[in-house]
Amino acid sequence: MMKPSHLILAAMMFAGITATVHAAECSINIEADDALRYTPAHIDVPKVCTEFTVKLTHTGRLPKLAMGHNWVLVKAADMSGVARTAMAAGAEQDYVDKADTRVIAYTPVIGSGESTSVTFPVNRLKAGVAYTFFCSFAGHSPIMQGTLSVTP
Ligand code: CU1
Repeated sequence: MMKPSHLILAAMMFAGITATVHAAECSINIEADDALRYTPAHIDVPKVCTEFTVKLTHTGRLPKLAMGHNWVLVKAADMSGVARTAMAAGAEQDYVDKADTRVIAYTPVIGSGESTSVTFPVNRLKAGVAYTFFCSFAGHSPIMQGTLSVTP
């Protein structure tokens, strides 16, 4: 026979394991700052998620016109091409060409203290493919980048 205290411990462990199995994180909070950094700069998207949400918060002090940030997801191989069409689209279009089908997901441009988010279907992503997210605001894309991959 197990002592009652052991039973409680066993129950707690079981609950912990169950919670781990069901707690596939299908969202992430990302910070963007005045130094053109995303934190974190890598995202793992669990394959078991139907949808994935990225919440972007601008933690810097500078306003949108001077230091706007967005979050644009593409295949790594498409990045330079998409950065070009984004620049051509300009500020009025949040630096995203809506007709560019290489764009998988994107948020609007935000400034200091603002937040935004985007939710996209995970079936648009494939395991084993390298994805890049970047800020398409004027001049930011060469520096302000991160990586994303699908995990089993
Ligand atoms: Cu930016």
